[in-house]
Amino acid sequence: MFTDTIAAIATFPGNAGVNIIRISGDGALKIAEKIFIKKGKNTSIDHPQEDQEDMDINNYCGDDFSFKPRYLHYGYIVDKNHKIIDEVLICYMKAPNTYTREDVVEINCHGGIISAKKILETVLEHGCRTAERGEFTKRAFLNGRIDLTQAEAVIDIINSKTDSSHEISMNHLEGRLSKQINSIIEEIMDILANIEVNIDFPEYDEDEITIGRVRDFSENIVVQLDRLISTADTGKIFKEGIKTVILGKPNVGKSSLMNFLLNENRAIVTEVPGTTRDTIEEYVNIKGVPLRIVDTAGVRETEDRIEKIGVEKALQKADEADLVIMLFDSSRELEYDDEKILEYIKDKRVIYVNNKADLETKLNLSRYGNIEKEAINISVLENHGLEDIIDKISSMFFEGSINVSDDLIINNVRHKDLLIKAKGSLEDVLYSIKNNMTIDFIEIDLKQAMEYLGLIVGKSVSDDLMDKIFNEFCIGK
Ligand SMILES: Nc1nc2c(ncn2[C@@H]2O[C@H](COP(=O)(O)OP(=O)(O)OP(=O)(O)O)[C@@H](O)[C@H]2O)c(=O)[nH]1
Ligand SMILES: [Mg+2]
Repeated sequence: MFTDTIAAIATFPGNAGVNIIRISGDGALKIAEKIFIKKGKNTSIDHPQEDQEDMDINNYCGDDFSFKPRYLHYGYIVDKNHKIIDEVLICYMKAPNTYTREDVVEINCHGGIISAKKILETVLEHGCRTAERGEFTKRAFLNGRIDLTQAEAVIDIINSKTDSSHEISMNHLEGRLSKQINSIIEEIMDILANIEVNIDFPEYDEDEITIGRVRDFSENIVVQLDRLISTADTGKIFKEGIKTVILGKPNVGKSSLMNFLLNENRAIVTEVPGTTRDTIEEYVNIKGVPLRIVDTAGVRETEDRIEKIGVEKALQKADEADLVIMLFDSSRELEYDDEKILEYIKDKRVIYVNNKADLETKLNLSRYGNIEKEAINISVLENHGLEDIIDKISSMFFEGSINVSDDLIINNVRHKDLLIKAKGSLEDVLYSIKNNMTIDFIEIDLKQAMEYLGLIVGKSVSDDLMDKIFNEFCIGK
């Protein structure tokens, strides 16, 4: 399908042990043959001990050497002047059983930025071009090895921040969503064929039977789609974490709480009010609850120009938050700044927390009856009450138990939108049936539902959509 050969560094160049340069396309093998010099005898990955023998560079196999597919060959990459660039392990994988379904060569060289960069330059000099973002996976999709949900799962796996998010995406990579969607599409096709027969051969008038079948089918699919759509909020949480902003006036212990939750001294903590100036954001998974947690500057009225910017940023983060942890200092009276913050977040989802429970209590929240009742008393200093915060978050965001390994969870906004649209079309079908509209209407809406579902798995996707999806990938994937 593709005439050109592409190459890229597939690993993140840096001080790692190994880097991998990946080549895909018709010319991959030829390029490998031109740049690789085999060292010693032909070795297989099954016999690593033998690889270590005979390290003499002059002892490479010449013309008689050929790449045995799926074997690791040990040797050197040389540039056009036959100067050695690096010592490598190289593997040739023959189409079609490869990541892209094309011939693929992977070169394992030493880590660091120089070797991989030089090898890539040499590869490019031998007649291929640099791969675009996600182009290897795009080829896997266009060559029919995976569908679009599986391609999207690849990027989600790479971007996973939590075990759960990884597990959900692995389910998609295995094609569980595609399987369900494809089976619905097949059923719709079957029903459409039935309708066609009815239109073409009205003498076999089975209208009633067909309509009854369409109704039962549509009702059933609406329930199935609803179930999938209802998982999308959970999917989003697992993918992005619950954006949790710790808010409060200065010195109440926000950064201390942040550090405790992260289990590291990430934010500076001092007894000086106004210590934190900028926001600090980190991912953390506590007892299976994925949090994207944000520490903020203490909110108070201030004339200090820098602190003012910090306060504005804190409030902006609170605006964007899924959840605010409003922190009070129970050893101090309720103050103007506390009340201003309470007013600011009155429409948000909030957990109220009274910190410094180890000190004598001076805080009086009786003016805010509900808050007083709800508030969790903690002491970060004495490690007391912190579990209650996590339990509360968990019960707020996860109703019942979710089994991310077994349940199929939607974690992609594009899928969610298309599922909602497909469901809408099937509801239109049911509306048409209820109102005795002609079968043409039913047919149109069934086709529309099928088209939406087809877009999820990547049947007839536009170039624009493909660009959008694959541009999110890194180069080399
Ligand atoms: N007694 C007591 N002191 C605490 C507790 N938690 C934090 N502190 C102390 O309170 C002070 C302020 O803590 P921080 O975590 O810097 O407070 P903050 O809310 O981030 O402060 P700003 O960044 O200035 O807004 C530090 O001296 C902490 O050691 C606690 O539970 N009990
Ligand atoms: Mg702080």
